[in-house]
Amino acid sequence: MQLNFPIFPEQASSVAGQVDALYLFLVLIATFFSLLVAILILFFAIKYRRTPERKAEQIHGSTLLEIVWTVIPLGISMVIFVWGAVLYYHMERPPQNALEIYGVGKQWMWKFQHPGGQREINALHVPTGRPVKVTMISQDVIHSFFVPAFRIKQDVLPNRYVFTWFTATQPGTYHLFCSQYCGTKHSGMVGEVVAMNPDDYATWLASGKAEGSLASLGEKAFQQYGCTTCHRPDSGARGPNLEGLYGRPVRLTDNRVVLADDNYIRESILEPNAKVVSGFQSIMPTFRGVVSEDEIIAITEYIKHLAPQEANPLNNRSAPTQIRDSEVPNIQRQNEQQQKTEQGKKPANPAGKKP
Ligand code: HEC
Ligand SMILES: [Cu+2]
Repeated sequence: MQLNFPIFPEQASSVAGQVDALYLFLVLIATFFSLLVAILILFFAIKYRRTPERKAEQIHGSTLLEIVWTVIPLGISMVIFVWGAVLYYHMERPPQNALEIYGVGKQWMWKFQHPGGQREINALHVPTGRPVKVTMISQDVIHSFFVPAFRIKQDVLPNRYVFTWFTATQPGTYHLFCSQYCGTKHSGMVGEVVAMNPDDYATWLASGKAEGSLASLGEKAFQQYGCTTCHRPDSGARGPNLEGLYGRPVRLTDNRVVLADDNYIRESILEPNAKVVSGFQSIMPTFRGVVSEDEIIAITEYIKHLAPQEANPLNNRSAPTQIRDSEVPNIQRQNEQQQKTEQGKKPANPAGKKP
C-alpha cells in the first residue's frame, strides 16, 4: 500500500532545500533535548525513588556543570543564529538580473502585472531557472503572499511597497495563499503560481493579450490624468521634469535629500505635499482615490523608462536638477572632509605643534 500523505510541500525553488535543512535542524535539536529531558526525568524518578532507608542528600553548586550547560546551548543557538541570518540575507536580497513583476493584493484577490503589460488575477506565471522579484502593495488591508512550495511568505502592506524573490526550479503549478486573515473571504484569496520552462513562458507571454508594455500603459495613464499639463520636459512646465528621476536623490524644500524610488513616486502622486521638491510650489493636487494602485505601478514603470535629461535641461527644473546631480556628492564630500579635519585636529596634534 502506498501512502499519499506528504508532510512537506514539494521543494520547487532554489531556497526551498536550504529552508528545509534549517527547519529540520531545529526539529532535530528540539526532539533530542525533549527526549533527553523526558528520559532523564523517568530515569531519576525511578533511581532516586523514596525508600525507608534512603535519606535526602543536599548538593551545592558545581562550576564545571554550570559552564557546560551554558556553553553548549550558547554554541547551538549561535549555530542557529548564524545559519538563519545567512539564509535571511540571501532571501532579502534579490539578484540584480531578476525579472520584475508587480502584484497588488486586495480583498479578496491577487492581481499581477508583467513588464510586457500582461495582467493576471489569482495566477502568476513565471519562468523556471531565473530569479523573479515580485514587488507588491495592498489596496486595502494587510495580506500575505505565501507560496509553500517555494518556502516564501511576505506580508503585503497598504501604503508601502514590499518585495520578495525566488527562483523556481521545477515546472509545475503551485498553491498561492493569502496567509494573513484579511476579512470574510480571506480563505478564498487563493491562486496559483505556474512555473514554466523559459520557452513555454515566452509562448505564454506572447499569447497574453497585452495592450502594450506596462510602461506604455503608464504613459497612457500619465496623459489621461493630465500629469502632462505640469510635467512637460519644456521650459514652460509648472512641475519638475521627470526624466531620469528614478533612482536619483531629490532635494526637498526643507533641504532634506531623499531617494526617488517606487515609494517616493507613489507618495508624490497620492500625497504631493508630504515631500515638496526644492524650487517648486506645492501646487500638485492629490490623486488619492483617483489613480489606482495598478495605475501607480504602471506610471512608476513609465517614469523609470524616461531617459535621463540632457546635460542642459530646458525647463525650470534646471536649478533643482543641478542640485540633485552635483550637490549631493558635494555634501557628502564636505561632510567627509569635515570629519577628517576634526579627526586630524584633536588626537594627532594635541600639543599644537606643526606637523
Ligand atoms: C497642477 C500641476 C501638476 C499636476 C497636474 C501633476 N503634478 Fe506632479 N508635481 C507638480 C509640482 C509643482 C511638483 C513639485 C512639487 C512637489 O513635490 O509637490 C510635482 C512633483 C511630482 C513628483 C516628484 C518629482 C520629483 O522631481 O521629485 C512626481 C513623481 C509627480 N509630481 C508625478 C505626477 C503624476 C504621476 C501626475 C499625474 C497623475 C502629476 N504629477 C500631476 C505639479 C503637478
Ligand atoms: Cu488577504
